[in-house]
Parts: sequence; structure tokens; C-alpha cells
Amino acid sequence: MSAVCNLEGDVSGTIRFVQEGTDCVITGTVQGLTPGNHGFHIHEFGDRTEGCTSTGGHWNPTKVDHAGPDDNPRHFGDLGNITADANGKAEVNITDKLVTLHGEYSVIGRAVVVHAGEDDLGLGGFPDSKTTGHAGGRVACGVIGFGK
Ligand SMILES: [Cu+2]
Ligand SMILES: [Zn+2]
Repeated sequence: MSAVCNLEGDVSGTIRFVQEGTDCVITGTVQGLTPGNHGFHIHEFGDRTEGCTSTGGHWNPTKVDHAGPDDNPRHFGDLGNITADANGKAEVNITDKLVTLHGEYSVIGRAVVVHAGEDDLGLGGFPDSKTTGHAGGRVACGVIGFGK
């Protein structure tokens, strides 16, 4: 079982998801970023009617606070940060147990969103740290679809 997400625009890339038992392996490349850390999440809706805004908030079916990928509880969509090098390119290589391609919590049809700033993993003390990780604007998004 696999899925794919294409990010298009000034910030672009392809993210692939492969389900291996309870692990979802998420790999890919994002380019066109500013160097440094960028919040990387799965958001609730695969809706780009109003650009990345209409993808809603973080995928959070258990209605808990925002946190980091290694925290429990956390939003199912909390994948932390990706890190762009001096050329603006980030390699994605994440293995996660809450992201799944199966069942009622499947991420297929939802969206990947990359942010302008760093996700503070809920720890920054800002008003939005516990909801969005204070990661700033949305610089790229794409809908997760079935892979071949
Ligand atoms: Cu996000
Ligand atoms: Zn979150």
C-alpha cells in the first residue's frame, strides 16, 4: 500500500508514503525552501480551493494538543520539521506509527503542508504553540493520493 503527494509552486517536491505493517515510511525531497527548519505536517483536508488555507488544521482525530513526532499524545499529523540545506533542499525520511494509509484514520485524501518557519513542537510558549507549533505561514501543500 502506498500513497504520494506532489507539492507544486515555488516550493516543490514529491513525498511518498509506504505502509509497512504498523510503520508508515515517508520519504521524499522538498526544494525551494529557505535554509533551516520548516514545520512539516499532515493537515485535515485535501482541499486546496483557497490554497493551503483550506487544508484546515493539523490532522487531529483524537483532539489533543499539538506536540512533536516523538510525543504522546500528539496530533496524528505532527511530523515535526524538515531541514533545508543552504541550497533550500530538504530530504524527508520519516518512519511514523500514527500516520497510516489504512482504516478510519487513513491520511489518504488529506494534505501535506510545509511551513515558512520552524515547528516548536508545542514547547515555544507562543499562543499558537499548542495548536500549530508556531510554524508560521504555509509555503507549500499537496493532497495525498493513492500511489501506484
Ligand atoms: Cu502545518
Ligand atoms: Zn499539530
